[in-house]
Amino acid sequence: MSAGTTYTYTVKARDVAGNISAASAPVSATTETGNPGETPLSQGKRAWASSTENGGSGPELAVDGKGDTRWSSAFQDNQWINVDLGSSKTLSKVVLKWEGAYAKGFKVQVSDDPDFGTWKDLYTTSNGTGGTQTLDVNGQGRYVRILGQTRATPYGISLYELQVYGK
Ligand SMILES: [Ca+2]
Repeated sequence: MSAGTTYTYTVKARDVAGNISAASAPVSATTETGNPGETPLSQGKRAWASSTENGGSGPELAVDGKGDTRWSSAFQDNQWINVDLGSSKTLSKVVLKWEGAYAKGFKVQVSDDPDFGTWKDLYTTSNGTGGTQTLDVNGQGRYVRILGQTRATPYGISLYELQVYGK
């Protein structure tokens, strides 16, 4: 089954003599997005950032699906990472897997503007928790940005994974 998809099915019973009943009334169910094992829309997509700490911490490492590789910014506030989903999507969930250097204040934003001049805020906090943050969001767009406004540590901000879910 695919995520975010409605399936309709009926049930038929067979007795020991091999007689098959009439089909039951149709039942439908819709799978959720962002389930464990589902590949994020963002995985393997083009990512870029305002800065990179060093040659081993590029933005592509936040969307490579690997929990032991990460993007890390310069040691400054107001750093960001963008990912291009390839086409406009309806977004339902964003999962952030922060390294110890996390953002205290940040926004999750979405845009369809190829010039990146306009962004819609999907989530805003000034008191981020670090760790793994699972954020329910509701928006539409092709480009997703994590805008780190303030840092929790003197280091930059660093994400093991930035995962965007939707359909
Ligand atoms: Ca990674």
